[in-house]
Amino acid sequence: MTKKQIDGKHNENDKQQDLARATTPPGEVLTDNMGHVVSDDQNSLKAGERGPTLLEDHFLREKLHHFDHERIPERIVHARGSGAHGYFQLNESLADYTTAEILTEVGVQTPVFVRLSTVAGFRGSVDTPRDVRGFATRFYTKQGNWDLVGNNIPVFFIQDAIKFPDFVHAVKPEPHHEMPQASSAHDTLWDFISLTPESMHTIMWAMSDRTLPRSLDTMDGFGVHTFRLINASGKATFVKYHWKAVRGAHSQVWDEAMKTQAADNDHHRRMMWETIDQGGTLEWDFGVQLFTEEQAAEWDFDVLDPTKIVPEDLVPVRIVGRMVLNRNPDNFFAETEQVAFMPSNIVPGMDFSEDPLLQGRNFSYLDTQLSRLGSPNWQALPINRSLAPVHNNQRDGHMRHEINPGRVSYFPNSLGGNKPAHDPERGFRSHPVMASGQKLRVRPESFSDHYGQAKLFWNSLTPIEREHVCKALQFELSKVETRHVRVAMLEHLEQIHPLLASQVALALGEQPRADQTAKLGGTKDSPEETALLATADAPTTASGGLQKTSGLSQLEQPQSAKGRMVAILCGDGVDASAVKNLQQALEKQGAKGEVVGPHLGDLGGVEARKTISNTHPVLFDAVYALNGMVAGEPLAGNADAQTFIAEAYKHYKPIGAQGEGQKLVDNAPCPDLKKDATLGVLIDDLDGFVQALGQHRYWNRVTGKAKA
Ligand code: HDD
Repeated sequence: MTKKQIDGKHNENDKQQDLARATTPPGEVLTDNMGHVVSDDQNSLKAGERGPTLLEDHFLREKLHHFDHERIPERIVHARGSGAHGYFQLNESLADYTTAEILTEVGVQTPVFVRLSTVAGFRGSVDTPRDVRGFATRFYTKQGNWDLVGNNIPVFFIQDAIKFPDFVHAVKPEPHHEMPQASSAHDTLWDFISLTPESMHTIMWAMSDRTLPRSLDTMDGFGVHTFRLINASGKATFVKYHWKAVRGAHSQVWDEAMKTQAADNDHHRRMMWETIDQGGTLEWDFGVQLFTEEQAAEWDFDVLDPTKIVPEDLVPVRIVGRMVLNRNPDNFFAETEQVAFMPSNIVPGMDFSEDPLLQGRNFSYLDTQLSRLGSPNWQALPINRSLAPVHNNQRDGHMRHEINPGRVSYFPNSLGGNKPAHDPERGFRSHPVMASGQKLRVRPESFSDHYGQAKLFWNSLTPIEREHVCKALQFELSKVETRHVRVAMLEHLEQIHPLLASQVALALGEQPRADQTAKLGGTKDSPEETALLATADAPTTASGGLQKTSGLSQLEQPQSAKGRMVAILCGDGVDASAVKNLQQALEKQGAKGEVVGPHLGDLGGVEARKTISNTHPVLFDAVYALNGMVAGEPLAGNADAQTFIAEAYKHYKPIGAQGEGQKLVDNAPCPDLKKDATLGVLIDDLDGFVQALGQHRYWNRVTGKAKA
C-alpha cells in the first residue's frame, strides 16, 4: 500500500517513517515465522496420499498455532472504533499559559493517530446506534505522547470513577441473555440512570442528535475534564479542550440511523476510509477554554465535576490549531486495535485536575492495556511507540522488543556513567497544588446540582432538536419493560422541564402532570408541536447565571455542501450531459454525486457503480432524479426509485430533479412531498439544489401525516 505523504513540512520525527520501518510489505517468497521458505502451503504432510497427517509437519503446526491465538480481548468499552493518521498544526501559540511545545510551536505539524468509537457495542457491532462516540487523539510529540482521550459530548454520566464499572455493566447487553447489542434502550441502563441523578445532564446529551452523528467528521470532540496548563513561570491555568468539526456537527434522524444499521453496518468507518483513500481529509479545529482558579471559584458549578460544562458564553472557545486526518492505517489490527490510549499521557507544561473521574481514569487505562495487550511492553508496539526517545531501566516482561546492552539497569549508578539520569529541568513536573484533608468517602456539595445544566442544554437547543430529545426518550423508555423504572425517569424529567416530562409520559401511557396535555395531543410531527417547544425554556442553576449558551445546538454550526454525498438516480439512456453537469457543480462545492442506476456498468455514456437495489437513501445526504429506463420501463415508474425519493424526503434531505426526473418525484409515495424550493425540493434548478445541499436538512417540512 503506498503511503500518502502528509502534505507540507512535518515534524522531523515523523510517525509515518517510524511506522514504515515496522511495516512489512508482502514479500515474494512464502516463509514460516522463522524464515524457512515454505515448499507447499496447500497440503499438510501425510503418510501416503490418503494417510494420516504427520505431527512432524511443523509448518502446519506453526500456522494453526498462530491462527488459534490471533484474537485478543476487545476493549471493555469503546470496542468498536475506526482509526486514521494525520497531523496537528498549532496556529496560535499558548506560550503565555504553557511550556508544552505542542501548544507553543506554531506551524509544526505533529503526527497524530485518532480512533473514533462507539461505547456500548462490541467490536463487531454497528456504526450508527444511538451512542456517545469516543474521540481519542494521540499526538506523537517531541516531548512524548500526549493522549487526549475524549468523547463527542463534553460531559459524562458519573462524577466518580468508582461508579464506572456499574455504569458500564448497566449499559452493556444484559448478562442473562446478552441483549440488546449496542443499545441503551433497555431496563438495566435506565434502572441505573433513574437511581443516579448526576447523570441527568449527560442523558440529555445522549438523547440528543449528538449521539447520531451523520459521519465521523461531522461531530465535535471534547476533552471533558478540566486539565491544567503550566507556563514557564509555573503559573497554572485551567483548560478545557475542544474539537470543532470543520464541516460542522450534523446528525442523522433516528429512523435514518436505524435503517443505516441495516444498510451498512460500517457506514462511518467506510466513509472515513473512502474519503481518505480518495485523497480527502477529515478536519477539526482545536480550541481551548482557558480560565483561572479564581474565575472558577466565582461560578455556581464546580469545574472539577465532569457532569458540568463551562458554558461557552462564559468562556469562549479559542481556536488555536487544526487537526487533519489524511492517511488510513495499513493494518487494522496492528494499528487501530493495538493502539492504547491513556489520559495519563500528558507532556511537561500540562497537568491533571483533581476531577475524581479523571483521577480514576488515570489508573484504569494503564491497567486495562495489560489485559488487552498481554504484556507490560505494549508501549513498544509500533503504533504506541513514542517518537521521542525512550531510555529507562525497565526491563524484561513478556514480548520484550528492546535489547538493552550493558550491565546497568538502575539509577543512580557509577558503572554506566550515571545514565540515563532524570532531569528536573526538562522532565515532567506536577503542579504543586496544595492537597490535604481527612481521608473521606464523600461527594462534594459543589457537585450536587444535577438538573441546572440539563436545563441549560434544553434551553440552548432549537425546537426541532428538543423534539428529537423528546422522541428519543419516548423510544428508549418505551423499550423499558419495568414500569417503576419508567415512572422514576419521568420524575427526573419533571425536574428538567414539565413539558418534556409530559411529552414522554404520553408515549409511555402515563398520565402527564403538566397542563400542557391539552395542547400536546400526542407526539405527531407538526409545526404546532415545534412552536410549543419553542417556548419551553426552564430556569437554570449551576450555569453561571446563563439561561442558554452557544456551542450546544448543532443547528447554529457552519453549513456547507463540503463532503456531502448525493445519489443521482438514473436509468439506461440517461442524459449523460445532465449527470456530468451535476457532478461538476457538486465537485466545485467539495460534494460528490454518485450515479445510482438499475444495474452496474454503462447506462449509455454514464457508469453506475451503485444500483438502486444495492444501496439505500440513508447512505446519502440528498437525492437528484434524472431520466432513463429501468428494465424497459421509465425510471419514473420504478417503485424502488420512488421509495428512494420518499425516504430522503421523510428524512428532511434536499431533493433535486431535472426534466423527466420530475415525474419520479411526483410518483414518490410521500403525500406530504411538496415541490417547493423553501422545503428543499428543487425542480430544474441545479444551482438552487447545490445551494440547498449546504443546508443539511429542511426541518420546516411536515412529514408523517397519514395518506389522505
Ligand atoms: Fe474511558 C476506553 C473516553 C470514562 C476506562 N474511554 C475509552 C476510549 C475512549 C474513552 C475514547 C477508547 C480509547 C480507544 O479508542 O482505544 N472514558 C472516555 C471519556 C470518559 C471515560 C471521555 C469520561 C470523561 N473510561 C472512563 C472512566 C473509566 C474509563 C471513568 C474508568 C474508571 N476507558 C476506560 C478503559 C478503556 C476506555 C476501560 C477501555 C479500553 C481502553 O481503556 O483502552 O480503561
